[in-house]
Amino acid sequence: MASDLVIVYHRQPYEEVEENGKIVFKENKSPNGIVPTLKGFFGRVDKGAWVAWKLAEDAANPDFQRVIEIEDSYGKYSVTRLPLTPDQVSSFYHITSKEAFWPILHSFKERYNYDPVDWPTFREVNWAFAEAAAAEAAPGAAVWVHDYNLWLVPGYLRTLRPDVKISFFHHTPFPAADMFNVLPWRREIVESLLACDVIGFHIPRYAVNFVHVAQSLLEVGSVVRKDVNPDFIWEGTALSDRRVPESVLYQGRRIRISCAPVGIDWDFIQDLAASEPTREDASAIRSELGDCKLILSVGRTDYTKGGVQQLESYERLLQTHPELHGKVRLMHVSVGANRNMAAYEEIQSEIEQMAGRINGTFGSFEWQPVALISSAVPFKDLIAYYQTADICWITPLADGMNLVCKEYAAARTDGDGVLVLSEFAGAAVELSSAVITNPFSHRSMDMAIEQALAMPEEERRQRMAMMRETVKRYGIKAWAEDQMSYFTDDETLPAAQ
Ligand code: GDG
Repeated sequence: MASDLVIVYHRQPYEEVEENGKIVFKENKSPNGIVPTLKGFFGRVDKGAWVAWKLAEDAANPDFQRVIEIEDSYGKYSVTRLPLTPDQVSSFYHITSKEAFWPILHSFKERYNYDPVDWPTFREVNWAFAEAAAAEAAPGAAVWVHDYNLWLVPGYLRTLRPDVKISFFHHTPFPAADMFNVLPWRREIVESLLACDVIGFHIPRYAVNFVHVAQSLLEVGSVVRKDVNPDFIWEGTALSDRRVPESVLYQGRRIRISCAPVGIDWDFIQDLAASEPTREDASAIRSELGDCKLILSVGRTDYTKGGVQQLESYERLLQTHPELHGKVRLMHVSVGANRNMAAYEEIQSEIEQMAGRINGTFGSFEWQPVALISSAVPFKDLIAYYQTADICWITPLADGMNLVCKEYAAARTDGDGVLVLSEFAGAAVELSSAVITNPFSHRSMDMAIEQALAMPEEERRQRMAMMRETVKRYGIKAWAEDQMSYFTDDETLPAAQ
């Protein structure tokens, strides 16, 4: 049976594990919040399909199960697993996507590595994804492609299946033209994206940048703009914009540009936060802390997440505030999702060195200033830590959105707690009542953490109430409704003025 909704996402939507000699499919344990959300869309269609890759030593092995059928709490869907060899994975994912695209998307030109990129392999893998999606899609189906490692899929898919609706969502930032155009394949990428019906971003700034890039490279015209939703305007912050493109015209086709911040599953976090085991865990953590304040930092180990800069600020805090010794603890959860890559090993080792230095310099037998956690904490435990942390310290140098800060606000059912947030996380345009900081400035970083530590309860509660309202309003349901409306809404697009 063909599918009404095909989700094209590079990872499989479960973990495949062997139990008693049998293969079973389990919910993902690795730290990535988006997979369950995407699977949630399958509940809305008769039949869904997911296309991902799976490592295969021998792609021609007849025992390789390419398509599997799943029926679980999310609905009925098939999963096509494209067999990729270790060399293809290394070239398509680790090299082209992570060493060339990722640094440019996050504006780290100096980390961009062009030399090892094998562009024909990137094309070949993207073509395989497009072919698999084309084979699964029912006539007029919606195909939803995710993230930069599948940039060429829309263009190939449009050739194979002119009838389908194609939507593409970027989870990362989209940089300005001066940065994006460093990529030598820029024109091919943008042409592919313009084969979509809808191109989605988290926040207006990324959409503005995309349209500017497209206009710098191709005859893209007749841009329709609209005012930004006032909830996403915050005067003076780095990523805020007042006008946003809504659609563009390219080769006679009008393409929608959508801006919708990915949110979190509010109800799920409320339930988890209210559950007896979480409350017990939170209370145990609180009594273990005694009169120490807990600062919590959570993120993947990645140079974009600013872990090193944050630890440097913590070191300065302990140098300049001896009265905080024994009174504050930092729990730094930094989980490596991209193993065997030099850039990530390097950052992990820098973080370990910094944490060791801080503990060695300031710590004692009774008090360890930093607890560095490098393996994934179960999500329910994370909620208990969110509930106990006096401060959640999220200071990426660049981040498409950042869901951790939203999870923190959602978990604070008690209405207390302070969020310190980088102005270079997409979430900063929504969460203006956080203590906003600039991670490129020592002074700004240091002042923000001092302000958070000293904040009176009344102010903490006022700010938290505003954040919780926003996080609830723009939760994952709002994002899902917004994205779904593009698949079902055939209404004529507005003309350019
Ligand atoms: C990309 C973009 C964008 C983290 N450590 C643990 C753990 N996590 C979970 C968090 C959260 C998720 O991982 C991280 O989400 P982020 O949004 O912060 O970051 P990325 O992984 O970089 O995601 C990002 C996102 O896509 C969505 O569009 O916001 O900007 O880079 O859910 O809770 N979860 C558990 N243990 C951990 O130790 N269980």
